[in-house]
Amino acid sequence: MDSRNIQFSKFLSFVLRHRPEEIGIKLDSNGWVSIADLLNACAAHGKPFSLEDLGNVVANNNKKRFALSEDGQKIRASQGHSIDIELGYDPVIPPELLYHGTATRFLKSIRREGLVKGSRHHVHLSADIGTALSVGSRHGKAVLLKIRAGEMAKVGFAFYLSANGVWLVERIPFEFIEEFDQIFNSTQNQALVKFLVENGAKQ
Ligand code: HQG
Repeated sequence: MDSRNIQFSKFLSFVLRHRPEEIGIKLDSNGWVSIADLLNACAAHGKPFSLEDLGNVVANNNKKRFALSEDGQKIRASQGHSIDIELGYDPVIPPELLYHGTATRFLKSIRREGLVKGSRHHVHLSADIGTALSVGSRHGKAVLLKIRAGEMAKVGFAFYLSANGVWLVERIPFEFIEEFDQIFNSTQNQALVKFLVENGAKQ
């Protein structure tokens, strides 16, 4: 995506996940909004984007953050919301291991209370290490956490898989978390983190 489309994508994430009222739109209870209404509202708030721009962002966004309705008339963000909507995903059995990237400065508190969802609807996990490290590096010095998701599912935690492949769960008690200390301690792994972050999924 070129820089204009990246800018549009970030703006869409902002209004479709967090602040629709910023441009005077309302999402339905499942997070959808009419594309026509969205583009009109963007234009009215100094962000004139065309239908083609929107198609580009939906198709080429690096994490496929946005989904279109079956009739192609509506759009929503596939995950990451802080506003009160119901995505309606069915529970899915997760793989045995999933990953969460965070920052070293959060570890003390994570060791105390596990992973909590904060302002979002869920704790977000990925099936691959690169994405997790890329996410973690947004918050500071990245650290990788390995989550024993299979065990969690066996004791009753519900996992969901968003339309764009992000694993979601309400919370993760620390007993199911393992830290990969070596990822950020050795020079070699610093280089790996740098490589993964530079080449990983990043908006
Ligand atoms: C941390 C991106 C202290 C947590 C990604 C994270 C993701 C704690 C931060 C999506 C904690 C929250 C979400 C505790 C969790 N004490 N810190 N007990 N429990 N944390 O941005 O996971 O690119 O809300 O580790 O792909 O970083 O936007 O969550 O560091 O799917 O499409 O609190 O955002 O998607 O930060 O990222 P966030 P996240 P997009």
